[in-house]
Amino acid sequence: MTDISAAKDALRRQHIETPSWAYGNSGTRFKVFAQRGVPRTPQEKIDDAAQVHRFTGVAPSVALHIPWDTVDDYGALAAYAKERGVQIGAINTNVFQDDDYMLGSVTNPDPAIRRKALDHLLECVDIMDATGSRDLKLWFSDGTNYPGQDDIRARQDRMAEALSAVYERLGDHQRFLLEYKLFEPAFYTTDLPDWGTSYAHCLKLGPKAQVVVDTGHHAPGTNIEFIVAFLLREGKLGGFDFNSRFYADDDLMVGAADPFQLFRIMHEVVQGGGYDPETGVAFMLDQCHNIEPKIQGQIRSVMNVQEATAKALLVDTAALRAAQGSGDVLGANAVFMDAYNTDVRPLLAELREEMGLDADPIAAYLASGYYEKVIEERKDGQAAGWGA
Ligand code: LRH
Ligand code: MN
Ligand code: MN
Repeated sequence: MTDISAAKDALRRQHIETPSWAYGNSGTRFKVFAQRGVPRTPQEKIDDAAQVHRFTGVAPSVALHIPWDTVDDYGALAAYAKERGVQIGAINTNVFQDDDYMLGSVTNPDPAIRRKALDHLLECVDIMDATGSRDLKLWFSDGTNYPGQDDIRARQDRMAEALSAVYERLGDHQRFLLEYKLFEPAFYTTDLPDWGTSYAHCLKLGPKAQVVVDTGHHAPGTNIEFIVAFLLREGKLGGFDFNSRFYADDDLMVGAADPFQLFRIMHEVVQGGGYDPETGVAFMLDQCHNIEPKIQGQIRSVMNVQEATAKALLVDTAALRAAQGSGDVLGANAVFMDAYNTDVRPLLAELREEMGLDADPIAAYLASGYYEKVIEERKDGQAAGWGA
């Protein structure tokens, strides 16, 4: 038997972080379709993120991406967020959008460019000091396109040197989350292509270096929940960049392409203790809404994570363990599938009402008139975002 009220308590304290860049315009390399009402400033992105929290109750923080969210005073931006009922979460670094980084950032063969990239990473730690953020998210587009282009091992040395410098700069309550990605924009080698490479760098550095799993960054068919289970067991799972994909790094809404995979991931998180707040696993979204409305897309994504979490919390662990222990293959699988096949929407609707929220966040958001209001208010411009 599963304890429904314990599951509800766990769901009540869920914390899903939304990304500032999901609220701005985005697209593919073929076209960015500008939408009406998109934020023009980091403050307006925070306003939009606050709406997602207002209607879901479980999205109390927003990640920044620097320099997309550059402001003069980050302490003031954190205060602004607080006034709107949210806080600033992870600081995402950006060493992939400058001409200087054509041959890499921290692994570039040119020491002056490596220095410039490292200075940006260190500046982002200064920003964390001002915003009170715990997490620095590091993703490097570094890699090569052609065999022989650069020395693979030398690039690993340069990566290790930069990561070590960032690690040394972190404060007591700060950490970095090291992201990996199979390919893109580099097409031959990528300097951090998989969880094992990230893990090895993090392991050398210490407890403030953790791996972040972006669910869109693997080869098709990769068993992501295995990676999650392994990293959790090693105390090295720093968090997630959630999104979903059909082909490569599609950045579609989490749970849209493969809700069963999301459930399997959340099952490993719950079973491995990663849902307990003290483990510090960060549940972040990293998505773009190229053709769908953005705030509504974020609300839907948060709800998708919530639904997968609810199902994972409903797994009858005692029955599962008993079946596993007795070698009952199909019995164990049936317990697992029973949880997945449970319709958790009534449970979540009830929980929202208990939290003083509307049972249907999307309907409530649409009825609020916020979208029409910002379309009117933000007629005269668009925020910097992807490709800015
Ligand atoms: C890279 C990535 C990384 C970036 C974000 C915008 O593909 O997942 O997390 O910071 O996209
Ligand atoms: Mn990511
Ligand atoms: Mn990505």
